[in-house]
Amino acid sequence: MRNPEDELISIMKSVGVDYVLSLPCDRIKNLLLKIPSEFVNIPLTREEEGVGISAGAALAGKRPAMIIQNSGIGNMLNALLSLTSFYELPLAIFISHRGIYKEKIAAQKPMGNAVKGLLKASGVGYTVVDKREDLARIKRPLEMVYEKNRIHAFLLSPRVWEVECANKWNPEDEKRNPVASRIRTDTGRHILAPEYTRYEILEIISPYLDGKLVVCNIGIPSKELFSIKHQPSSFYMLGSMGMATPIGLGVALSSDRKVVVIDGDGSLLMNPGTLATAAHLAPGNLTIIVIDNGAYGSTGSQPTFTGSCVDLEIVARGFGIKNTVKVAGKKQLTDAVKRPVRGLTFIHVLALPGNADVPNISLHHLENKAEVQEFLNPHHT
Ligand SMILES: Cc1ncc(C[n+]2csc(CCOP(=O)(O)OP(=O)(O)O)c2C)c(N)n1
Repeated sequence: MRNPEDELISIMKSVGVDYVLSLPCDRIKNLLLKIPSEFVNIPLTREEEGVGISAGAALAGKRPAMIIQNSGIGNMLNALLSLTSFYELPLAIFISHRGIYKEKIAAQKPMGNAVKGLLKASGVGYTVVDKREDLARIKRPLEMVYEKNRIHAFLLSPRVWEVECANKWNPEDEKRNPVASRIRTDTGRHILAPEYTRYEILEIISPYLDGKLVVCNIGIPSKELFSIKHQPSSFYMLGSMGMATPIGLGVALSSDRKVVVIDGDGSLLMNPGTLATAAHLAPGNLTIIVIDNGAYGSTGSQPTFTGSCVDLEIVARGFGIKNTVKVAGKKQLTDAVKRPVRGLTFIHVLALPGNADVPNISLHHLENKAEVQEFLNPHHT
């Protein structure tokens, strides 16, 4: 029996899908590994841009499909309705449907439970693919997307990939992702190469986080920080990819506390405009540390564009943040985080890909909120 990933790909090919726009989810990392050799694959920085690229491709006669997590639907609804639907353009959306089956991350549940209602309210038809056998039902609605210029979503339960013949994920598979050169020049002056993984970087900086309000990026970064050192002033993101820097900005503007954001390259690229807002408002108590491993590390280390073309330090400077530094080694890193905070600061840390094997965060998210509120506003919560 063929594995479900190959079965889905062969149905897509039989219907003539030629462009696949993707943003990863952990549950479909095996599927995503196979996509570049089968289709024109456009990796995205944000799901919404996939709607625009798909619209352009459809105008030029292509048959686009997106492969995303259901959380991405929240990022793309406006474009989906006012562009794809309004102009009657075709788009198939394959959705890794989280929050509904053996879900360990509670923050996946709100969007997971809402997604059918959101699609319904938007007039977007969908097919529920609850188990592997249901894949046989997707061909006709997929054909109709391109015959009738429709949007149609396919809600793929994690259970689909659970069958015996499915590819099993092996951490070694991450190495099959094409990681581009990780050697960087700091605006032509120094050659820098990453030396440490995210976990090692968090270990190095954790002594310097004491007494500061820390906002930590979604996914494995938060789990790693929690397992290295929990302090009641650390806010761990469990959902809302792209919001680490905005949350930190909001706290910094509203409090005298020193605020440190620990962001990721994939997350910052999803919402880079926040650097403009930060630069414009320039709260002097905010430090943004971006751990740039060139990958969506939490979902299988699919490459981001910092491995190929984007220099996030130059991006931050371009947006108007004056105090920026790029670091890779231990001394540079500790010097950067030890330095007394003098104005909005952006620390770009080059990192090796890879995740530590750490458990989920045992602290309830509302307890985490209460601790952080107590730290920011003692005795007022
Ligand atoms: C809107 C949205 N799309 C996709 C995801 C799935 N997702 C969770 S974490 C993550 C990767 C984050 O990458 P990065 O910020 O570079 O951090 P890293 O894990 O590499 O440290 C992705 C794609 C999500 N949570 N939300």
